[in-house]
Amino acid sequence: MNAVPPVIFSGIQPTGRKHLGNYIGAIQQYVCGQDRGDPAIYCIVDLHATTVHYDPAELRDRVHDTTAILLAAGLDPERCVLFRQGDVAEHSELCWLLTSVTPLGALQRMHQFRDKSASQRELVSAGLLLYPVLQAADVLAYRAHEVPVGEDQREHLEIMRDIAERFNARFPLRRGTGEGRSGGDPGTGGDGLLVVPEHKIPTVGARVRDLQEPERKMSTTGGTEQGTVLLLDEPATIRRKFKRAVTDSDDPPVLRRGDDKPGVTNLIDILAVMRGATPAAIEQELASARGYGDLKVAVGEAVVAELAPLQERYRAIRADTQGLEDVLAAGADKARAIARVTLADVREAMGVGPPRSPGG
Ligand code: AQP
Repeated sequence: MNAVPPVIFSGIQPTGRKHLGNYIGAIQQYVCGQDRGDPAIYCIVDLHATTVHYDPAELRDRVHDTTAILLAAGLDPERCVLFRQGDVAEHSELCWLLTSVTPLGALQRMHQFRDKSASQRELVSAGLLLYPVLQAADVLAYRAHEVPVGEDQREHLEIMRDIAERFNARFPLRRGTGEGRSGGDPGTGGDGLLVVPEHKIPTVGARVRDLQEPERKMSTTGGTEQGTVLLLDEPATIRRKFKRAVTDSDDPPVLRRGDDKPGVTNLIDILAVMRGATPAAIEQELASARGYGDLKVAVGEAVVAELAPLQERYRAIRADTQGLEDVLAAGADKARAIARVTLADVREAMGVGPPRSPGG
């Protein structure tokens, strides 16, 4: 029996400061997903970007930066749906409708809300609190089965699943009405109106760590400058950041992974992903290394080699702003056609708006 291909969906923040954690945790998975997903849908989440302080004059540029990075990394608009969240109004409407089944307390307990609200100097917006509901709407609008993300998104995926389950329980499918095309289900989601999605977290590199403070994740806003390897960093900068990576004071150096060795584990994992090898194979290969210096050089070189072609393609793609807008507009048309069907089902189930005409 042939497995039904999953609908894949993931969203990414608009910024030109995409880092190695985003690349390994998410972008590489997106590229693999475009040949597995039917469809694979990737969204640049400009609406999410407005939930914290931001510069309106820069937002569109940052969307173009991210679009160009994704294309340079290997996304092909012919094999996936790539679009800007703000171009598809169905996300915002579904977000509002889903708030009716979202417990306020659950939103207030989210780690990201607590961390980000603590660091807001001017305004903690209601949008920051509702962020996970909009994220749920992003995914549920496409009845996606699979959501490729890094480990840091696990909590958001849980609340998304909870919202879908609550919606399905509160507004069950009415058989024989044509309502609720649950979209085919390759093993997840039950048969409610909305599909309950699964996360897809990579086995290695799910949480790439800051090179200077390896107990923390590499992050656009929360990491250190020297510990964050940007995809668009110059090769010399990348090499230097790895050379200065914090390891540990084991003497003699111990080149193995372990919870007690976050810095070394991080470097071994990154090298494994870059080489397409297992961390165990990398440990074996390093058995004769003289110390942590060899590991740092090897991983720096591997990352430079991986990113050089991406950076070259980026420069050419980013220069064509109209071309990027055209890609996003075509992607939004495809996305809207899917989301519109889900929205019609959701409105019908919730009794919102006029009744659906027969056959509509
Ligand atoms: N350190 C990481 N390791 C593995 N995966 C990661 N991701 C983020 N950091 C790591 C994954 O990247 C995807 C896209 O993330 P995003 O750009 O939408 O924003 P984010 O998750 O909020 O990334 P940052 O850099 O950590 O931003 P800030 O500093 O704003 O919190 C997601 O799938 C994420 O899991």
